[in-house]
Amino acid sequence: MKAMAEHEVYLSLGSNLGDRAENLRQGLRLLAQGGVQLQAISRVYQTAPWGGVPQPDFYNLAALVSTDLPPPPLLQLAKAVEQKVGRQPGLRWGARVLDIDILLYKELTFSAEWLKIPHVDMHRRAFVLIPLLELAPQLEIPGRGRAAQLLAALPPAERMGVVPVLDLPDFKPLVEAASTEI
Ligand code: PH2
Ligand code: MG
Ligand code: MG
Repeated sequence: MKAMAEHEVYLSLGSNLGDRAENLRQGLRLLAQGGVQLQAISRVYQTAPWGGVPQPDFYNLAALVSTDLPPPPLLQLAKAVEQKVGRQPGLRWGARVLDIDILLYKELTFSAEWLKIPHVDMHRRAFVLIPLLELAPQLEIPGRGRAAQLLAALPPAERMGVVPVLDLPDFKPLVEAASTEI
């Protein structure tokens, strides 16, 4: 039996340009080809833009993956996948074809100027917490508290701007294959 990958990691994927569902799908596919095994993905949510930049609504989802990659190479992979799907340089918090953020490693934290894990804003974002809670209802965010409580503390208008719109059923077999591999 293949050894379990060393780390379990929660990711957040988002897209608000072009064919948003297809961008997410392609992002997941490329991550899976790049050394990351998909364990579970949430439904896809349509979410109001967060952060004050006027822009189209996003599609967001959360993924639980396993990987041997430590944080810096996983970030590198995420950036490479974003580019391959067509992301262009743009405004911080502005519109993008694909954004892949590392939210949390289950067993480690990481802090450099260019990458912090847990993600510094995750506890303030309903578009992150709602999909994530689908995968991990009891999740504790180190240094912040229980994800469910953090979500409950956010303004109702922000929570109501996060609405499930679709499933990506074509990834279910991938998830099963990852957990039954011999
Ligand atoms: N990403 C941002 C800024 N604002 N808002 C939503 N709803 N979803 C996102 O993925 C998002 C955002 C910067 O990465
Ligand atoms: Mg982001
Ligand atoms: Mg990002």
